[in-house]
Amino acid sequence: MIDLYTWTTPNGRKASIMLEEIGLPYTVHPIDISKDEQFAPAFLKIAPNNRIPAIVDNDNGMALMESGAILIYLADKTGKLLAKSGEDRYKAIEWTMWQMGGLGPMLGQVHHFVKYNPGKSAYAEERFSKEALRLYKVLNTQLEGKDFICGDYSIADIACWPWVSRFEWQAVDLNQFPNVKRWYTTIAARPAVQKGYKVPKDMGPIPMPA
Ligand SMILES: N[C@@H](CCC(=O)N[C@@H](CS)C(=O)NCC(=O)O)C(=O)O
Repeated sequence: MIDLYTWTTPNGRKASIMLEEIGLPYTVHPIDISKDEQFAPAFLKIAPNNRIPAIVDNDNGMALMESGAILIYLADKTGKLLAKSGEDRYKAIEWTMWQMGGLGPMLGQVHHFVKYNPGKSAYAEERFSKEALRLYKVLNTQLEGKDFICGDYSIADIACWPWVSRFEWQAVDLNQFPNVKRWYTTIAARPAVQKGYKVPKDMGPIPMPA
């Protein structure tokens, strides 16, 4: 049994979608980051960086933070959504790291400056919006001729998808990125994604592009 500490954000949804996809039983512990619950001493023992998501695997007592590490761990634990060895494994990890180091942090800055603080810094809005479009273009190119980022559905898709699901916050028109739009809508229809998206609570349906 896994304990999942999470909230209604892209990083949190990576973990809940993964748990739904692999079918491991889990208990949800909502950590409301708008109420600073991520700074509670009990949560800090599990996630020393005071950010969600985090898990505890009660089979071995291990606590883990950082969504990329959580995805790799759960994939290895179950033998699902990540090849055990070889090029397929490292390509899926490569694109998961691309999300962790690029797509997520850059889109996070777009959310901060463009959605929540418009007008505070024209420079930051322009810089991060431009970078967001560059990253969408990279993803669109990677998806050319492929159903999923690395061919087969993998942790790389689960890492990237929840960030793309905020395309409206980013003022990104998915019609400019047809491969991303196809990939996004295909994944949105998966029952595990529909379910994981609503953890720890239902915030409404998955946004769909026009
Ligand atoms: N690199 C971390 C980032 C986690 C992260 O930034 N989580 C956000 C929610 S998406 C959070 O907990 N924010 C709380 C805060 O900023 O205090 C991961 O991928 O797990």
